[in-house]
Amino acid sequence: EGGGPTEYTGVKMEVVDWSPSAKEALGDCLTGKRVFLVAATLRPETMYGQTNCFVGATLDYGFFSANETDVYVCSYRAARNMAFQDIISPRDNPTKITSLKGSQIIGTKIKAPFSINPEVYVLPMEGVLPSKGTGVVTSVPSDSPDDYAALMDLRKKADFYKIDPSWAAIDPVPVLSTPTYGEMTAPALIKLMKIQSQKDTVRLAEAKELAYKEGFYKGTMLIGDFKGLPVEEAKPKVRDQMIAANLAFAYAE
Ligand code: A2H
Repeated sequence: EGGGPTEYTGVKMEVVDWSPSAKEALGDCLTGKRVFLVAATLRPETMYGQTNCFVGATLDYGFFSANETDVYVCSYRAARNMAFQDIISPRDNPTKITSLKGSQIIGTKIKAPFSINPEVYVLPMEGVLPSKGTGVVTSVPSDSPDDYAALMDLRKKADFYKIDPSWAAIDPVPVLSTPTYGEMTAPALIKLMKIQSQKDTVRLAEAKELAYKEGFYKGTMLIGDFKGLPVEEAKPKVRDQMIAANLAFAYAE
């Protein structure tokens, strides 16, 4: 990236049902609160196609008081940035209620804003970096090669990843069409480049670059209020709608 901050969209994914392990660890410390996993994305216009959400199994996630009623789950680093950006208060030091490991959050059911699948599950991904975004990644396997590769790994090796196969059962959803790869850019690239798993990081980086260039600059929306518009034009419009609906906020780092 050249200079300047990265402008993410923080997507608020409200918890519907905690995993048994999270439930046990949390006890009643969140009674009366609404709790949101916050995912940082650069592609808000793809949120119609969310099929799940990813966390890093070994990473730490803090529970931060955003205001009187709401709690945000993300890395401490992100919470501090959010406090400086007046997204959560107080400004100087975010209030951490508790924390969990990603592994304890896996299997939690959450709301996926704007997705045609309104409720999705939290799953593990190996490449989630603690140093980027919030440490929570919303998964759009139609258009993100990383997301598609991770989802396919989980389906192939549910036991190894200690997940219930039903959590990974939602199929990729066509969100935008591109001249070169059609309606499923990420799966097409994964096949074309013979990428076998999320461990194939070198080729995945290449696929990510190709998917981004093709989808963002040449894509046309297939779904939502901006169906038929170029992706580049739809992006700020979808983002504004999500923010107006209080389902997202601007987050920079
Ligand atoms: B994007 P950049 Cl459809 N670790 O959102 C690893 N990856 C992370 C992350 C973390 N801690 N935090 C965010 N990300 C992902 C959607 C999407 C994304 C699509 C296509 C491409 C794409 C759905 N996942 O990103 O290094 C998030 O995935 C490729 C550029 O700041 C976020 O946007 O450029 C993107 O990486 C931010 O990566």
